Amino acid sequence: MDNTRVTRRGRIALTVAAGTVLVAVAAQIPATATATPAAHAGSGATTVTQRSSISVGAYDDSYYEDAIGKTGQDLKNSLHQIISSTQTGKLTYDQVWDALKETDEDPANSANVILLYSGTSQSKNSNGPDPDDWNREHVWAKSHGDFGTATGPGTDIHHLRPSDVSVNSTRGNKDFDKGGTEVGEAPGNFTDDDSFEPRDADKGDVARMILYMAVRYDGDDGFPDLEPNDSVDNGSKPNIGRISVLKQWSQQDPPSTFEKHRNQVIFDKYQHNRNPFIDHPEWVNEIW
Ligand SMILES: [Ca+2]
Ligand SMILES: [Ca+2]
Repeated sequence: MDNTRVTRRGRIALTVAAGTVLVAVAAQIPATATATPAAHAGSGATTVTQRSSISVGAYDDSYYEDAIGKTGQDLKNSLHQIISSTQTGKLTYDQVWDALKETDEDPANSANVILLYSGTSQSKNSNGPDPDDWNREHVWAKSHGDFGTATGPGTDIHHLRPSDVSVNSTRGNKDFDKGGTEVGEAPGNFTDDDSFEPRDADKGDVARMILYMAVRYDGDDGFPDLEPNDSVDNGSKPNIGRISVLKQWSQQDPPSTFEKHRNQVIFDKYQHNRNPFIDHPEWVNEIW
């Protein structure tokens, strides 16, 4: 997947260069350049996947320019600078309601949002306090660092998702780990005394949201330095575990079209920063 991206980017760049300089060579390049995408489409990839692959290439040359080629702590520091300095949009907690109605809209029904954990499609207007309403789930539980709902990490929609009220309550402020008993109202999710395991389709989303928060919040803007660790008993510390499991989940459940779309809506319309791990899931292992 990632090799394909790099290859395609390389070919696109080559085509442009050839087209502008070497007319004779350029006549042969496009035939080569179309070979890989055609084979890719034939193997079941959708048009949307191809388009987002190309758009990531565009962001590499602009949005991620300073981070490209870096590894480890250097990469993390660079991404922190990028996603902090470009976050020119910051929401109030009240504005989060309407934002989530757009970022998490059901692509099959524009009157609905899709809920995290349960995966159900539910009316945008059924947000509220009742057990079967949806509310604003802080995937990075706000008690972990005690940042509340002031504008900042508590209103950062990169980690806020619509969720069934009682399922949200079941997750509570637990760390993430495997195991437990199945959540009756949200099959495929499991929980025990000290941890919560989201259903398979949400595992990677949860991992990438947690790791976005770890990079975005480094203690330099009046909020705690959020970091993952490998524990499940973090309580109110600004940590969430378990990183070893989150890394597995990120690999197991790669970014979906839905996840890429919400990243794009947040970038275009609300916060103007991006979740680097949705654009470059391989950066998870580069940093942790
Ligand atoms: Ca997913
Ligand atoms: Ca941090």
